[in-house]
Amino acid sequence: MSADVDPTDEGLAVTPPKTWATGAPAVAHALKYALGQTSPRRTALTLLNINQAKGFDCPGCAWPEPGPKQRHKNEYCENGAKHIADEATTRRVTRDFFRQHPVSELAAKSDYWLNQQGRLTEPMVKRPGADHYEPIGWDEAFDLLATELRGLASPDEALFYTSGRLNNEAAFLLQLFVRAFGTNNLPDCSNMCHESSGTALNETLGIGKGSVSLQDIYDADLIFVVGQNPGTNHPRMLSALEETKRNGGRVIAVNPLPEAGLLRFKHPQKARGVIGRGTQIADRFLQIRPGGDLALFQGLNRLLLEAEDAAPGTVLDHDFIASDTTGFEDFAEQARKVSWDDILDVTGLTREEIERVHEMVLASKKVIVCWAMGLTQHKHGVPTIREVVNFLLLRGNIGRPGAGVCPVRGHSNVQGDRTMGIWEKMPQSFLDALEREFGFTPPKKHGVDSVDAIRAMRDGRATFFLGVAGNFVRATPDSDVTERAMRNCRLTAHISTKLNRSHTVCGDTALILPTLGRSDRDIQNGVEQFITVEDSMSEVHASRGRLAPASEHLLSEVAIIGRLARRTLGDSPDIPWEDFERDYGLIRDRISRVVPGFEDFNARVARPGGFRLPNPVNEGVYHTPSGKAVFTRNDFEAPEVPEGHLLLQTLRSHDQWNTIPYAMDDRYRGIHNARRVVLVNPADLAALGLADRDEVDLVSVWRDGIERRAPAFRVIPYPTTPGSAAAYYPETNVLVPLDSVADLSNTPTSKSVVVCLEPAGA
Ligand SMILES: Nc1nc2c(c(=O)[nH]1)N[C@H]1C(S)=C(S)[C@@H](COP(=O)(O)OP(=O)(O)OC[C@H]3O[C@@H](n4cnc5c(=O)[nH]c(N)nc54)[C@H](O)[C@@H]3O)O[C@H]1N2
Ligand SMILES: Nc1nc2c(c(=O)[nH]1)N[C@H]1C(S)=C(S)[C@@H](COP(=O)(O)OP(=O)(O)OC[C@H]3O[C@@H](n4cnc5c(=O)[nH]c(N)nc54)[C@H](O)[C@@H]3O)O[C@H]1N2
Ligand SMILES: [Mo]
Repeated sequence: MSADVDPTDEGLAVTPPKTWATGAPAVAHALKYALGQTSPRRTALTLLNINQAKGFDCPGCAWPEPGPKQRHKNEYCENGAKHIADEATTRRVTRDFFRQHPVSELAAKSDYWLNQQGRLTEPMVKRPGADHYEPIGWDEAFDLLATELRGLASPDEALFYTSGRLNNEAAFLLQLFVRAFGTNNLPDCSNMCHESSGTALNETLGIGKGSVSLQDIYDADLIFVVGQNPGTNHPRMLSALEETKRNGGRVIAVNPLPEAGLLRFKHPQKARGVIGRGTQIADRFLQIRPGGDLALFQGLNRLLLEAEDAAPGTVLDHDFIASDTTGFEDFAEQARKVSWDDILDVTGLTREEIERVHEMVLASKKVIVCWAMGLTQHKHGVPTIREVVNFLLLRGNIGRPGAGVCPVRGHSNVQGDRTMGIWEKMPQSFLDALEREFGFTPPKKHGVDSVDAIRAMRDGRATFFLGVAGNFVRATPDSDVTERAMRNCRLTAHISTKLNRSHTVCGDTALILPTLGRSDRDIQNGVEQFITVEDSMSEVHASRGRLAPASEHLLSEVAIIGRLARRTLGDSPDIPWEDFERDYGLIRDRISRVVPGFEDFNARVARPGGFRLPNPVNEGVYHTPSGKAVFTRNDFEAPEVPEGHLLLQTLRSHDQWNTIPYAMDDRYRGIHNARRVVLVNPADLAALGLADRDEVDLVSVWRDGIERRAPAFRVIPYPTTPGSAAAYYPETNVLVPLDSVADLSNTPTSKSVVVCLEPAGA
């Protein structure tokens, strides 16, 4: 498809959903995309270096790589190959491009079109009143930003958003700069992603990260994959689950959709995967109602307690409960009382289905629960994950080999960014360590998260926005409200590799600061630098870019942040910004003295494969107030869906990276050449009087009475749980009310939006 032609939905075609994922076609699809973006030579160079010990970390998902010895020569997936091709593209956005296209025109273009224009090549500014971006020198750009920052009435009027692509070194510098400047306003993509996981795990286990390693996945007897679509979003996880199965373990998938990868998997890099029938991944598939997972785990917990009553001493791990946990009695009292009517109603499952899973649990000594956005982006995301922890604690499935919690992270370094201090509410111990190392007192007052950042801009309390990677206006909910909020700013700026909609929704002044990507060679002071990342399983390792940068004008993220800091705060002997830019090893020295677990960072990360951060839970240490793991009592209410309405989840197609579609296809679900589609159960379509391919507007219903409408979607009959529907993000973000958030974590409820389908244009 030509980059100049905006794809339309004219060619919508639907084929039956696939029952298996990956296999030979996947590699062919990736190569096709790569060759459409760049030369065969660059394609080969990128593919040979992804996830290799001396190469670069895949900028796709955060699933870990096997150890250097077990690693495959092609340790990447179809989608990883597409992400890297998208970054390695030879297409360029130049000053001529901006001369030709005014901002008002770019703001009417699709996400797809903007991304297809290629890599950004030089800093650009849009001045107040202008409708065009024009070139600006780096020095002048930093002056503009620094002057604006210094002119604010309070540092809290500035917002610094981070997306999880950012590497550890740049993330550490960013939070250092922002705190030295005087604010904790560090919203990040995690606020919209695994915040519910962090909140629940911090409260119950004392650390907001998963506890398992790849080896634990291989060794488990039973793995739950809940609210996750690994075939598309974490394809290499399927190879790991295949290994689990080969070792005799079993897998239970819990999802409203029968996702291809959960059913059957063909390994793309093994002959048997290409020709054989592949491995059946899920031994059992529970087609749950969206938002029903809390009730499911409460039902399982009730069954475990009753089984223990029937055969005392055989079901629960009493020693573990006594030595490592608190709150058991209180939890158990409530769990025994949950009503089966409620559980069956909210889950949409039968009692037999839940009992069969219970039997599999009883037969398993080592259980892992994996989850992603299907749990976190709900009003009851935090209590749901707390209930998962209850479930694991009951049989001592925490902190021992082959067992534990596994929130599967999204962006390649989203976990690392948090470790480095990108969080609006880092604990005091971290702030104290910063103070000891750098000799300034970081502000104590918590900053704003992503949702509160939008409120602050909307209400004029924040007027300066800097986005470091990401695409804020498309990632966030309530698109119309968010865009008005951004336009309210005096200055908006973005450190980016590629053009996206956030560049077209401008404050009075707007800046584009183009930067190196993960695959680009980074040379400072004549010396090749590497950066580091942390994956979903707390493995920290180095990443070295291998390609010639997209333009000679690009600066690395470290350089941009360091120079901005120096210009804003001035030189100080305590924070040698210039030295940090010249030698990233000096940043790592500082990290090793501030961040626990990073002692001797430079030496340890130099080893092939890097090192794993300790998780205290695996040593029986819980950083909770009681020093123990905590059982919790969790109430549930079913999401209320009025008659004639559906519960809509907004999710990813197979051909997108978050806010950026790569193509209009969702191959595994059988959707081709269109994204404005809504997948609805045939029984619901019949009840609503709608037919296959009818055109409808999606209208969301929320207590504020404001109408939120996403026009012109085609309905597709699809085997989703009755009463629920699914459509792609970010096209549907306009429907998610800003105030519709998860309790305690403030994460937008992107998987639970009450909608009605109205005839298009009604
Ligand atoms: N190719 C590709 N890979 C990616 C990304 C990408 O955009 N493209 N994004 C990355 C990022 S940042 C993230 S966070 C991850 C996201 O990874 P996922 O969480 O897998 O992403 P989603 O597409 O949001 O899919 C959510 C899944 O949860 C299910 N679900 C929805 N509601 C419920 C529910 O109430 N209960 C249960 N049990 N299931 C439910 C949906 O049917 C779907 O299968 O992927 C990462 N990897
Ligand atoms: N409705 C709905 N909304 C959601 C979700 C959902 O499931 N449903 N999911 C949420 C989740 S889980 C997440 S993580 C967020 C994602 O939100 P973000 O992380 O903000 O969005 P991305 O689409 O990943 O950002 C893409 C942009 O990042 C920039 N970029 C890419 N690589 C680099 C790099 O190496 N350096 C720099 N500086 N820039 C780079 C490019 O300019 C690109 O256009 O969206 C959230 N929003
Ligand atoms: Mo994410």
